[in-house]
Amino acid sequence: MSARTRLRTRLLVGLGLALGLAAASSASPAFAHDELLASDPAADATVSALPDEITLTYSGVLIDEEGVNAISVTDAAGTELADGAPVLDGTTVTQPLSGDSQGPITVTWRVVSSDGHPVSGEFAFTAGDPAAAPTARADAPAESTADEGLPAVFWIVVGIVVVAGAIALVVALVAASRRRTED
Ligand SMILES: [Cu+2]
Repeated sequence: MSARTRLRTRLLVGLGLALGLAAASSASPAFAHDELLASDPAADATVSALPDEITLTYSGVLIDEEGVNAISVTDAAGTELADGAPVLDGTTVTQPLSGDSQGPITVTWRVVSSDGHPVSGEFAFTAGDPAAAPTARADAPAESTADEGLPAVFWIVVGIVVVAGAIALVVALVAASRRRTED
């Protein structure tokens, strides 16, 4: 192999590495997040009465630290039905409920994904007779919109660092190959 061919090979390998790293860094956050797979009662389901508990099943083993996983279950009047702390068991979170509210029930959840990112979401189901739903209070607390995962700027910084590292690697490879050519 001539020196020129060797240099070209090294350049191509370096470029491939840089592209691969950049692709991996932009794709991994989406892959790593755990998602809500199922719930009982299921989203949009209608059940005969408010159950004693609600179960959420996720795609990964959630991180169990006190207070990081929170589930809020409210009726049409905004009354909190969650009774005590949620119980985490691997990929499943069980939230005990109290009361016998009927009508639309809203479940707002926030858990820590196995990759360390907080993820959140909301769904609803109907319990009993929708006509028997308590009427909404005028002073019902506004719904908080928990942000999902880390801010985008974090991933932009990670991307810049990875690309800069890849460029440095290519420069180093080219310099090393040049040195060898000059020998
Ligand atoms: Cu994540």
